[in-house]
Amino acid sequence: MADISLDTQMGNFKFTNPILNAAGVRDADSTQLNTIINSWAGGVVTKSATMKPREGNPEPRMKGLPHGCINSMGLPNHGIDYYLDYAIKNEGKNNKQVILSIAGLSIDENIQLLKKIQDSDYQGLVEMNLSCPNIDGETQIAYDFDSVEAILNQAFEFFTKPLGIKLPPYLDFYQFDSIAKVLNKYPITYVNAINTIGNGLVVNPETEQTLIKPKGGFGGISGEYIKPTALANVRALRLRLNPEIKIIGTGGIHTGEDVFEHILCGADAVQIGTYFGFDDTPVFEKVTKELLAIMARKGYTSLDDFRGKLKVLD
Ligand code: RRO
Repeated sequence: MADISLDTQMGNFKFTNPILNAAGVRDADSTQLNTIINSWAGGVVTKSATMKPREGNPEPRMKGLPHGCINSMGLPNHGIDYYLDYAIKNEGKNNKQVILSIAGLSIDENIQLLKKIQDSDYQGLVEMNLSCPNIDGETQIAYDFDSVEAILNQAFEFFTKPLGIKLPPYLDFYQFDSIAKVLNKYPITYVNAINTIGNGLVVNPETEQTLIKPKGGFGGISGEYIKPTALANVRALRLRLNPEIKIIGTGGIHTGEDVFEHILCGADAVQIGTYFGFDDTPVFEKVTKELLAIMARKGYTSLDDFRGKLKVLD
C-alpha cells in the first residue's frame, strides 16, 4: 500500500493523514496532547479554550452508551494562555499541525480570544467552536446566523491567521442555505461538521433517572447515533460552500469505512471524538489501516480519487 497517499490540504497546511482527534476528548493537557502527537493521528486538536480556566459542569457529566455517548462537560479547560503556549511550542512537531480550538461564551469573548491569538507568535490553524451545547443559559451561537455574521464581521477586521469554524448539526435545508450564505462571505479556511447533537436526553428505565447531572440530564449526543446527520451536514455544506472552504467531517467515526463515507460526502479531513475516548490512540492506527485497505481494494491512490464523488440515485 506504499503507493497510496493520504495527503490532504487545508489552506497552506498539509496533513499526511486526514484522521485527527476531535476537540474535547483526551486533549485537555500537554500530556494528553503529546500522546496524540506521538500517535498515528494526522494532527492534534486542543480542548476548546475560554479566556479563563473553567472547572466545567458538576459530575456525573458524561456517560458512554451502547453506540456513543452523552456529555455535558461544560467546557472544562485550562484557559487560552495554556493552550496557546502549547500550540506555539508544538506546531509542526513530528510534521503534524496543531489546531488550537477556542470557544468563547459570547461574541465578545470569541473576539477577545482571536485578538490574543492574532497578537501571539502562533501561526497555525485555529478552530472557533460556535456550537457548544452545554452551557446553561447560553444558546449555541451557530444556530443564530446573525450572530455568526456579527462575529465573522468583527473577526476579519483584524484576524489574518487561518480560521476554521466548528458548526452544530443542521437539520433543515433552510439552515444549510442560511449558514452557507454567511460563511461564503468570509475567507474561512475550513468548517468542521458536526459538533454533538445538542440537548439529547438518555434515561435509565430501571432507576427512572437521567444519566448525567447538568442541565436536568440534557446533553450532547455523539458516536454512531449521529453519523447520518454528520454525513448529511458534510454533503450539504460541500454542495453550498465556496471550494476554497475545506471541510472536516466529524461524527460517528470508528472504522475506515466511516472515514471513507465522510470523504465521499466531501470531507477533506475527519476527526474522531467518541471512539478516541473509548479506544484511546490505537483507534487512529486501526482506522487509518482500514481506510488504506478500502482504497487498495477499490484501486484508489489518493483521497482526490473519491472525495466528494458520492453518487445519487437517478
Ligand atoms: O465541553 C463541553 O461540554 C462540550 C463542548 Br465545548 C462542545 O463543543 N461539545 C460538546 O459536546 N461538549
